[in-house]
Amino acid sequence: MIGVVGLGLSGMATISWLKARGLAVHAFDTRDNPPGLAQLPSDVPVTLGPLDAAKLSQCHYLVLSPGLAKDVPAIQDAGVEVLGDVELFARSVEAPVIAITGSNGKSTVTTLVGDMAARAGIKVAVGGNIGVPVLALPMDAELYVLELSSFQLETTSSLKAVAATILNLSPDHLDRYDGMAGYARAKQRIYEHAEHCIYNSDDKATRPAKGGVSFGEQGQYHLADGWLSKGETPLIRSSDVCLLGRHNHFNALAALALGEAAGIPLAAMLESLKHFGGLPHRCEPVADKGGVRFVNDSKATNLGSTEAALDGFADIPGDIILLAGGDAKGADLSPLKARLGKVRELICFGKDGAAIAALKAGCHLVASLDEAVPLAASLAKAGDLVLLSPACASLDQFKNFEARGARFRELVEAL
Ligand code: LK2
Repeated sequence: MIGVVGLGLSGMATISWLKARGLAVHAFDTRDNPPGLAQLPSDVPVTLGPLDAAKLSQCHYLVLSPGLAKDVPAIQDAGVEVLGDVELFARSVEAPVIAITGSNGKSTVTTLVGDMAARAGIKVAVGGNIGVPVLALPMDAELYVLELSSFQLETTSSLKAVAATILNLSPDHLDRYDGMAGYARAKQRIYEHAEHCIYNSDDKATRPAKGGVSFGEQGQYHLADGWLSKGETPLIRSSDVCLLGRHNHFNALAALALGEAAGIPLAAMLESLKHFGGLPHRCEPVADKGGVRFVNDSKATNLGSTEAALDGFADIPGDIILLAGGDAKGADLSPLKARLGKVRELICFGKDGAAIAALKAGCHLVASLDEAVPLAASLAKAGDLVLLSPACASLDQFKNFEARGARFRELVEAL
């Protein structure tokens, strides 16, 4: 019997995958009413509530949700092997895998590389920490492009990526790691058996133990005189890249490096860069109301992400009204203070809203996004930009950042 712990999206996909292989499964969740419960096949026994080591120890191994830490006592005490859905995938996949992690930009790069491969006529499957869990991806793909979180990497040991990258490392998830070292160690696992390691020349913590191909200011793939270039060879004009912002041009360079390492033809990759405009909830324009622009950057779930958004809007003519707050996950958000130059009004909400509010005199502390949006609209003047870029996870008040972004859009449309 195999234990599947955590009935989120990946847990449910894991159960179907194991059952399809004729294996007996026992489901566990710490919650009394987890979201997947209604869809659980009736022949799968389930144990809800606090995890019990004795019960877990009856399983041959445990497939752990990325939402649960490996070192919770009941799991440690069970004394059985613990792995993740990505590990099961890695042990069975035959087609090449491109693996992408980092604190920010990983969904953008993953989607971009997937688009590059599709344009080249490669039968590609994209998933992992975005969209579709790895074990729900089609089995017959010629190439897999996976976004992997540090939590997924912690429970993965057999992945042999044809190309792997850590895009960047900035503080995140400090509620689950003792410090940056533990977080970085989890991310570094992505390089373990990789054929080509792609790292950020401007971020030491992304370097593999040896070798590798770099992108960044000092990278082999770099920006030079208005071009994205590889070494001495210009590849595409920056102005022809659909994604906006310097940080996104580094994301584009990383995608080119990954794609080249995996053998995606250059012409298709360049075509993709001309067309791929970015993801929903990622600095996404929502509306223009009387000259006030509303931008949804709900995907900014950490400090580095909000800093990148503020840098990206540094040159707008008007001011920024920033909506921030939620669960800071133990992060020190005070470095944000130095980036608030263009922020005329700061509106904070959620669990750690008060801590962010302390960074600016005269800022506004409200209970929820529902209050923040009308207040922002009342404070805005033509030319201003109302930016939801929370620097926090949404899980204190929303199902996820997508739900938070969708709510923002509804509130803006209702103005
Ligand atoms: O930390 S997570 O990888 N993702 C959040 C973050 O980056 O902060 C997303 C925040 C947001 O606003 O959307 C993460 C947190 C909780 C999770 C998880 C991943 C819970 C989960 C699966 C994955 O399932 C819960 C089942 C546990 C019994």
